[in-house]
Parts: sequence; C-alpha cells; structure tokens
Amino acid sequence: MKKIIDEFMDLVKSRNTNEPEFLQAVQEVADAVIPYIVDHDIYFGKNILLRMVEPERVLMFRVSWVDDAGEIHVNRGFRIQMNSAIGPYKGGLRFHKSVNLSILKFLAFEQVFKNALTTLPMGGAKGGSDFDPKGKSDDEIMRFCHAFMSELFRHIGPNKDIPAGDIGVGAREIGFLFGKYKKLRNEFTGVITGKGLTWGGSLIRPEATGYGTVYFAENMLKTQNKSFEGKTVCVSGSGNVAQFATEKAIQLGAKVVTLSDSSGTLFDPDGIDAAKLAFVMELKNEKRGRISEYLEEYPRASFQKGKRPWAVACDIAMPCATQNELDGEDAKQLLKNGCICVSEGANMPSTPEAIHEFHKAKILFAPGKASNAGGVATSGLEMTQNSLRFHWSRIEVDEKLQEIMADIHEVCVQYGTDKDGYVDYVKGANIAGFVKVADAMLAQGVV
Ligand code: NDP
Ligand code: 2IT
Repeated sequence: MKKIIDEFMDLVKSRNTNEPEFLQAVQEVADAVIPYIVDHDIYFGKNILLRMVEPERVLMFRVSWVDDAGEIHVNRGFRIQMNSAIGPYKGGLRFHKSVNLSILKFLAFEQVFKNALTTLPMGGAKGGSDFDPKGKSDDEIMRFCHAFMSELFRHIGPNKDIPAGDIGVGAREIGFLFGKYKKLRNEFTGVITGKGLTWGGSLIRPEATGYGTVYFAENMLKTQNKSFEGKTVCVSGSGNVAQFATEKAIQLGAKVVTLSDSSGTLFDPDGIDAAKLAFVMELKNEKRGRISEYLEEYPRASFQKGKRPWAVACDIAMPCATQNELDGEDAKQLLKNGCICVSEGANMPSTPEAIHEFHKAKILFAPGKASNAGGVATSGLEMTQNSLRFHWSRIEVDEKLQEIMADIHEVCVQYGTDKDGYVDYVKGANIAGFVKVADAMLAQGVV
C-alpha cells in the first residue's frame, strides 16, 4: 500500500513543486483514501484522486490600487476553482501577506471534502490576495476590495462560484466586495455569503464556524460521556472563529484561558468570561487592536510574546488561527498536560507530526475539514435563504447548524472507526468526503 501511495505522491510532487502546504493537504487525503480506493472496485483504476488534485481552473490576476497618500500598489489576486462535481464552487477569500498559490490550493482542496461533508450541494474553491490589511484605513480597504472585485466579478456568480470570508476578510470587506459586484453586474444576487443582515445575510453566519467547532467537539466528547462543563479550554487566534468558539465554550460551562494573535499568547488564569469576551470583540472588530491590549483592562492576565498557547494546561484545545500553528512538540506538551480533545477551528492548524501524536495517544482529534465545516454549511444555508428570498430565525439556523455538525460527526464515525473501536476522524472525514465527490464525478463521466 505504501508503494502505491508513494508513487501517487511522487507524481503530485513532480507537478506541484514549491507547494508544500498543498502537498501536505494531499498527502493526508492520499494516506486515508488510497487504501479505500484499492478496496473498492468502483473507484479503482479510474484516476479519480489524480483528477481531484488538479484544480478545474486557477485564476491569477493583477490588483492595482491607490493608497491614501496617492501611491500605487500592485497585489496578486487568486481564485482556485477546485471541484464543481456536487455544486457550484464555494469557499472563502483570504487577504494576508503570506497568501500564495500553495496556500490557496491547499485550502481549495480541503474545501472540496469539507463542503461534501456538510451534506449541502457545494463544490470547492478558495481565493484571496497577498494584500496585507494590517494598518490600512477603511478607505484603503474599500479601494483594494473594489479593485479585487473589478476582476473577480467576471468569474463568479450565484450559480457559478460563491465566495465568502476567511482570514482578513470579514463583514467590512464582504460589504465592499458585494457592493462592487452589484454595481458591475447591475444585479442583486446571493453571489457572496457572510453578507450583512439587512442585505441578504443569514443570522448565525458570523458565529457559525466557532460554534460549529464547539458543537463538533461536544459530539466527540459525548461518545465518552463527557461534556464542556467544567473543562479548561485553550483557544488560539482572536479573530472571527476564535471569538465565537470561545463564546460557545463559555456558554457550555467551560473556562477558556487563552487567546492569541501573531504577536503572542494571552493567558487569563481566571478565565475569559462573557464580559471579557465582549471587550475582546470590540478591541479586535471595532478598534482593530492587538490581543495584548487586553492587559490594559484586565491586568491579572499575562501576555507571552512570540509564544503559542499550547504549553498552557487544558482539557480541550481549539486551534483557531492558521495552518501549521500546532506542531509535534506542542502536541506532546498538550498530551503531557492532560489534554483529551482537540477540535480544529482553523484549516490544517496541526502539523502531520502533531496529528500522529494525537492518534498515538488515542485522544479525540477532529480535523478542520470536519470540525470547522459549520461556517461554510451556514453559508450554504444563506444561499438557500437568498434563493427563497426569505430568512430563517436565529433558532432555526442554529438548529440546522447543530444537526449538520452531528451528521458530520456520525459520518466520520461510520468511515473512521478502527478495529479497536478508536475513531480516526481524519480517516473518516477524508473517506466520507471522497465518496460523495467521487460518486458524482463517476456519474458525470470524464469531464
Ligand atoms: P480572522 O482574520 O478573523 O482572524 C485570524 C486570527 O488568526 C487572528 O487572530 C490572527 O492574528 C491569527 N493569525 C493569522 N495568521 C497567523 C499567523 N501566521 N500566526 C499566528 N496567528 C495568526 O480569520 P478567521 O477567524 O476567519 O480564520 C481563522 C482560521 O479559521 C483560518 O485558518 C481560516 O481559514 C479558518 N476558517 C475560517 C472560517 C470562517 O468562516 N471565517 C471557516 C472555516 C475555517 P493577527 O491579527 O496577528 O494576524
Ligand atoms: O474555510 C472555510 O470553510 C471558510 N473560510 C468559509 C467558506 C464559506 O464559503 O463560507
């Protein structure tokens, strides 16, 4: 089996040199899915995985814009339309200085499996730019978003490709992007998700990724008759996903002791309660400040510059910042401190070495493509509401989100349970996502 996987990976590597993140994401899927393909005649010998690792379309474009001082800047824009077998392309946009083809291809590839897991009809895509939003004025953000959409608009549409947010793209950016699309097309459609509530957005979409990550962890804990009640939780990041993962964990009776950003880790030994979280949300979302500024309001907390949260003792860890933010050493430290459950809010935050440690210790570990799928699932619900020209209540959307997360958990158990009863959620998520997309591709022939 190893030989078949290695041969496949050698081919993928030879075609995708200098794309380490993409190769990392493909390796994980190949390890889980190739043994399944070999065992199942309907998939064997059809180069189905080879077709899946090749994007249907890669768009790269120039984005020129003018800053407040009148200087002209040039950024690179991308959209990876990875797979449309089960629905129109769907996935977020990331604005971060680290953005490149490898990172967006890994995200688009994972999105294909994640979207399949949501049970909703959405293909996979990802896009963004190496634009760095840090320190930019609202006017500069608007000019950049408009410049970005002035090219992207011709490649997307409500039945073709529906972007949304990701790192560096939140409510403000979605507004500017939607406004430009509407102006250029002279059409008001559900072309983008994460919209404001008065112009087609869905209740619970801002909360959905973080809430969903907690709901998934709740489902995992339930298999051991455990819950969030009284547990200590470490969260990384302090953006959209981290904030709402923290909110839900607190609501379920847990004590969240960390948040972080790219400058370091905030540790509050008393726990970040609802009032403190409201302060964080204003600090991050309105004032666009740094998490270390928490100390000015709550001096009993400490800030560890340049450190990640994983040395802090906890029962449950939720990495909600970015890829490869939790490595093998971090995993060993978490396990040493008694961590029993890791639910990924970010995409691919744990390195392969970290995942290996979690599996070896047989703790509950959920890969992002399963545990953070609540965000895109609720985007799917936003698309449905837009098509119906109707909106559901907060309770209705939250119930649907909880149902979807429970269904994803169930299908992971179905495909991921090892002979000894341990649930390998990585294997489960990858095979379940693969089966749905592969069946559609097979039905549609070689296209
Ligand atoms: P935000 O931009 O709202 O927040 C990102 C957070 O992560 C910030 O605290 C940021 O800190 C931190 N961060 C970003 N890059 C790094 C880095 N290189 N090292 C350390 N910290 C970093 O993004 P989201 O909360 O939306 O996204 C977080 C993660 O969740 C991403 O992996 C994203 O792909 C994933 N995700 C998001 C979904 C969504 O609906 N938004 C859905 C599913 C997954 P700083 O300010 O210092 O950069
Ligand atoms: O990684 C992700 O799933 C997202 N950034 C959300 C995508 C979406 O279309 O809502």
